[in-house]
Amino acid sequence: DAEKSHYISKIKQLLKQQDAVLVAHYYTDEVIQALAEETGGCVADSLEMARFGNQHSASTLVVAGVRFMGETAKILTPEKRVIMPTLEATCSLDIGCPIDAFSAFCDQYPDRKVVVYANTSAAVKARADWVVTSSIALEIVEHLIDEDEKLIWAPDKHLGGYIQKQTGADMLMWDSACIVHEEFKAKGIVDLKQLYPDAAVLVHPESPASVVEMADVVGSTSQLIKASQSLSNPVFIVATDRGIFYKMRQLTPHKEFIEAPTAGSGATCRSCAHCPWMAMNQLENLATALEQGTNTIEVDSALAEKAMIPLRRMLDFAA
Ligand code: CIZ
Ligand code: SF4
Repeated sequence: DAEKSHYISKIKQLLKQQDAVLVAHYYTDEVIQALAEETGGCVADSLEMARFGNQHSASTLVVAGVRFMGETAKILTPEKRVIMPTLEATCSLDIGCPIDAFSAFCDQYPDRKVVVYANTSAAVKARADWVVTSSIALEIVEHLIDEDEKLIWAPDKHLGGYIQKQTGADMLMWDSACIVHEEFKAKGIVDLKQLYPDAAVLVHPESPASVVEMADVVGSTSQLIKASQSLSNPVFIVATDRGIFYKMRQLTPHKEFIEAPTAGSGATCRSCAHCPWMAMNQLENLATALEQGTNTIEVDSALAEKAMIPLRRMLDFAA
């Protein structure tokens, strides 16, 4: 509609004027993802977002996603201005892993390497030996097993449990979860599979173990998108944030993509396959942040220097 196109053309103009590039996560709304693509930015998972921002020549990065993604961009490229449509978009994993409690936990096990998921604060990353995202966690943990390391894993217990099962790693687990993925239910997937016997089940490992067990493919967002292209099934049941359907349908429009069932609807489901914090990224607040130069991400420089070490370690490992 008219309001939407007004904001879109305004944002396009502001991005150019300000030497800015838009970096969006797969879980943001379609209109934001489409705009990032149209303007030469990128749509990606958190690992690729970090890489893209790190390598791009623009002096301003506009990060559409949740807070830790903006912080990661700022830590990796402190010389750039990093802005976000909103500074209120957090993540249940970040909330579930406060630095003081986490640091005290780590202090009890000085012989263990500390591995944290990217979905954490800068302070938690600064306390870690390694940062991982879901697309590279398995490889990094296997590497650490080769080095005979014992681990502390935080914060996602489902992803951690999946990795432990796959690798046999000695991991002490922090107890936190993603409010979106934790709502998926194995029973609902069993029922759907009866309706769609040709369907392949794609599951993000932040989901509970019972749901992961139903999967034909378990993987990060980018890995699930690849599977939706390479598998020949005509139908996919997908257990991750529904924002991912934009890219899946764009790449294989002739296939059918169905949202995996969650606990219920309305009152019993807090987040029903769409992250409430990702959803806070809208055209209007994106335009306002660019126009007024607000919502700038700042990370304490001493903290940023420490957090950069495990982040760079991850990017170097992935390279
Ligand atoms: O659940 C998230 O926030 C994900 C999948 C982040 C990422 O690694 O892209
Ligand atoms: Fe955090 Fe889950 Fe939202 Fe991802 S989908 S940002 S893990 S709450």
